[in-house]
Amino acid sequence: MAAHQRIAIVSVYDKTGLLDLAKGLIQNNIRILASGGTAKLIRDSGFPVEDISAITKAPEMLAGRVKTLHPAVHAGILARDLASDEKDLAEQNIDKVDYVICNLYPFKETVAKINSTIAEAVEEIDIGGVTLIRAAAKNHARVTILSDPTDYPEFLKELEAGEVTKTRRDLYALKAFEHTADYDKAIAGFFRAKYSTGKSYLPLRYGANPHQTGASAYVTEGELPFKVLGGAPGYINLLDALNSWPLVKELKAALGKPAAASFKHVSPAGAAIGLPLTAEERKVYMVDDIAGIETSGLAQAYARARGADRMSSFGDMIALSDIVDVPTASIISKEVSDGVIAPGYEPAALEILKRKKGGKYLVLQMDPDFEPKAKEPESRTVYGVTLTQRRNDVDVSPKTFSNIITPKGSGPIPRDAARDLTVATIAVKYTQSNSVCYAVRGQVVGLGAGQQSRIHCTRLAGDKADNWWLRFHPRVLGIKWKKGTKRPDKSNAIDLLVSGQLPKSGAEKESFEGMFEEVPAAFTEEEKTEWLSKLTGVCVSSDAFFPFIDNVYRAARSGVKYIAAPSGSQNDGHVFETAEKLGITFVEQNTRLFHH
Ligand code: 93A
Repeated sequence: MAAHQRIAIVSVYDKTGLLDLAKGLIQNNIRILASGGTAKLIRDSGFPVEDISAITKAPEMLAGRVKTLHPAVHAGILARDLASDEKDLAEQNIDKVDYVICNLYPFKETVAKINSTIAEAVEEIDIGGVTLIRAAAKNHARVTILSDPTDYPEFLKELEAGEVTKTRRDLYALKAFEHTADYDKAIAGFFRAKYSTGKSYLPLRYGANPHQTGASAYVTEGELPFKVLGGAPGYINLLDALNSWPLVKELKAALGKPAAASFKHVSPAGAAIGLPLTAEERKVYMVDDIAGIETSGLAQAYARARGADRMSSFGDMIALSDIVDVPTASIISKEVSDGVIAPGYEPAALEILKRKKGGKYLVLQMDPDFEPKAKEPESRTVYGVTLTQRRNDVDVSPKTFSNIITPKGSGPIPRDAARDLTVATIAVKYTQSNSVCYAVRGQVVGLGAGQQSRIHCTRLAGDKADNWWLRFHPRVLGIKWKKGTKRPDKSNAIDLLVSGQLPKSGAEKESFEGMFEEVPAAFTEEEKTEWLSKLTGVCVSSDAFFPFIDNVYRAARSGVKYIAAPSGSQNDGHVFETAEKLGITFVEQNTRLFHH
């Protein structure tokens, strides 16, 4: 029997390097079969080439829509070195194909052109080429697939030396699979934007900054789990919404009460569950005029979330665990805020929110039953590189805090402490790392986010907790504002007062003092220390272990009585001892919770 003459099928849109390739194939006594335009170029250059029709016995049809789609081609590519496959081929008089060289119609380039139409895009959907590439890549145990012209020289070198090595064939196959996957992704992306805007696809105003155009959000299966009821989201709005929503959902599931979060730049400024508010809390949180707040757990939760750190919450993205009622919408209507995500809205509440920001207030309705697919990794591309990981789906609940390290042999921690550790820990789970959170009364009172040093987090969060507490000082509660002073100005003035940053002179002092009927006196160190000594029962959660005892000392200064953190530091022993010395219960929370 005559030796099999090796066969190459060549069908390329991008004809770069084609003639050198043809020359090399001929020199190695390989028979070339090519589709219309490819065959013509090779033939015109004087190299021997046959049309695909030499084996299909069928002409190219439908203006090129059917060129290579034929059993004579695909059985030749897909056949293995098995007797049964050989028999099938022999019966149909089909020869095995050894090499496939193919690249696809320029779909991406065509749809990138301004004003490209669906009809133009459709014509650029390559069928036969994808089938050639996929078939050859599937059978790469025997067949070599070249889908990238830059691989031709290396391929010819190996051919010259004898045969394409398995290692190369494997890599070419991988490249081919990537090529078709990327191609299909571009096609699906194009039609998603054309046919599914508002369903599975949402164009965003812009990315992180206005010059970062072309921002979008999409899912590849089903529909987006939220609907836009008002406004138009930007990229950071959605980052906030999709981090704050699971936070409140998990808080509610863990503690059985309505929950709220106030997000800024993808970290919570506050988060809380709905617990009744004292008269002082209503005043400090600026909700003493909200009708119905006594009976709305959701409004109480948002008052607490927004009240934790009013400066940071300015212009927040809000997440609410329950259907939004009028008292909650009324608080939001008074605050400067960018948007809200919730599972639903009472009609009157929606009316209030839709009037905000001249009708541009972002209102998202989340499907409360939506769960991201557990097994699907999360991925993102950074500087051209795709990173993937399993979603952080660890459950946090009061039960998480049962492993008490110090004091040794002590019984379970009180329910309120387990509740507040749950609040603090779920908050750090959705805070940019490093993060340390102080919580008390079912709410975050100080959160240090995104600091490279843990002690800086602990200090930042502790200072915020101190400021929160100082806002309850009778001097602050008794401030007499000049009529017409706006809420953000009040928040700012209080922040200057409690943080000891009062302006000393000039226009700044004048504008500060101009807000009061009676200018409040600055706090002395003694006054501060005295007032802070009344703060107690505070809980702290850290997203990773404390490397040094300084964190424990700092926490103790802000009334902290419970700390939950992972262990694992070389200094664990010291950290635990220090906590014990300071009367702090140290609970092991054994999951690191970095978040980025
Ligand atoms: O329209 S197609 O999907 N139908 C086919 O049967 C087919 N076979 C190969 N396009 C097809 N091709 C593509 O034609 C190849 O992927 C390649 O991009 C192009 C090469 O065409 P020509 O050789 O006529 O320049």
